[in-house]
Amino acid sequence: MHILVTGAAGRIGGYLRARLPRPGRTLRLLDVTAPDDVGEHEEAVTASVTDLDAMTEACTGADAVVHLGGISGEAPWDDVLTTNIHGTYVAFEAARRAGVARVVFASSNHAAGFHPALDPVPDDLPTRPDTYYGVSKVTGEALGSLYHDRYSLDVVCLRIGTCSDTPPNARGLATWLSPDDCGRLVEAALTCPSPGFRVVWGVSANTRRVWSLAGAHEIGYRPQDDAERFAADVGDRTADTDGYVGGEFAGAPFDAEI
Ligand code: 15L
Repeated sequence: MHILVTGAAGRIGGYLRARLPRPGRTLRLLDVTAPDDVGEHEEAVTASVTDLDAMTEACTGADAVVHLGGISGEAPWDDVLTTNIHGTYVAFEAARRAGVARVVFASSNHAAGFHPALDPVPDDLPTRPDTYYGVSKVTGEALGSLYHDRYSLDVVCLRIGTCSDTPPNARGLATWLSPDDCGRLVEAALTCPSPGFRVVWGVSANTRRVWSLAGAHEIGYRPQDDAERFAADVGDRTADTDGYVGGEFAGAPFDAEI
């Protein structure tokens, strides 16, 4: 089995390289920079997610695509448009052209970040982006829906929370997705039978979690980690934007030029 991972040089790409290997599985790592080390069950492709020919070639022979590639936070509109919105169209279109059956799309909580973080936040929370970045994730989910309905691709969109080694702040005690749980979630999205089109939250089993895990549970995700063990390190600091799903992303513009 071959899995194409776009954005493989990024943080989540690194987490997955350490956690997705299985006997008989090859990870095809695509990014704009070549990795220093390529493991025995890895292949490297140096290309941009915006290059349809290169992406179609990279998809050829793959059984699934994990599309992580793109800008991972707020950025000027033109950059978001090119790398995230066009790049995600290219990922779906390349998968279709190459006959790849399944795409796992790294969406984000910021696709719905301007909703109040009420308890509980359901799986079917409508989109409500908090940034241009969030708009790109809404667009990616919409493309996934289209490619499922029109071309029968299986598409699992993961509205990922705060995926980092440890929760960086008080909000992260609710929104953290541990590296190991990230591996478990992507593994479930890759291997669950016939998911159709789905959008699920990507979060660990955090004591302070308010986002539903029912949808992710349906595809077989069983989180093992809880951010609560970091509570003493993080402290009780909360920001006034912590009342939004997207936290600080729902606050003032990050940069006057954006
Ligand atoms: C995201 O989507 C970002 O990629 C990441 O950098 C974090 O900001 C995360 O969301 C979050 O909401 O904590």
